[in-house]
Amino acid sequence: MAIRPILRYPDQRLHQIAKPITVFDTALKELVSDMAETLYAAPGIGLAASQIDQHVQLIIIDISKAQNELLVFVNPEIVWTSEEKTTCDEGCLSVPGVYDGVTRPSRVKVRAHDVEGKLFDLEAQGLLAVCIQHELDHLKGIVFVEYLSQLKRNRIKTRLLKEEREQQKHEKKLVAQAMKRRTL
Ligand code: K1U
Ligand code: ZN
Repeated sequence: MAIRPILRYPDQRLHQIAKPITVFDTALKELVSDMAETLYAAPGIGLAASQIDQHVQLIIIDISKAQNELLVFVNPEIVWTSEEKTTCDEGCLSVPGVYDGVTRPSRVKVRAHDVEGKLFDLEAQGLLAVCIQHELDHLKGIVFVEYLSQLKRNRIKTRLLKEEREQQKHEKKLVAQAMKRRTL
């Protein structure tokens, strides 16, 4: 098991379209296991393979407090959505520090395969329905900030790019200090 780095918006790789999974093997189980470790460490309630730069149709969700109710969806498809819509504050591990309202269908039916390849249907409402729709968007290359205004999106992009530059500067400084210590 390993914690994988999570891509951060506005990384263009977050906009790649995920490909269907055709082989249900140990490599898939290992990927699910790495994703679960990454999700629980973050922590978050959902993760799409696209967020760890694996562009395949795989999402995992665990909305339980105890982090012991992992749901795995391979090649998920939303087959029904309710007419009724709800606005809910969403967050994203690829857009740290940003929470904002998104309006989506209140209930959905999803069809997917489990990690063994078995087909199942699930009807969801509340936070689970929101999370399923959010994660499926990731597989289509959509990040939730794309539902916000252009102004908000630009502010988020500018802030995250600034934070990334500062982080890189800080890492460079640490490397330079370590090198200096080695030469003393
Ligand atoms: O897709 C992601 O980046 C994960 C995202 C899922 C999500 C959250 C809220 C609404 C829709 C989709 C997150 O998990 S953000 C972090 C979060 O919500 C959380 C973190 C710690 C404890 C509980 C929730
Ligand atoms: Zn997300």
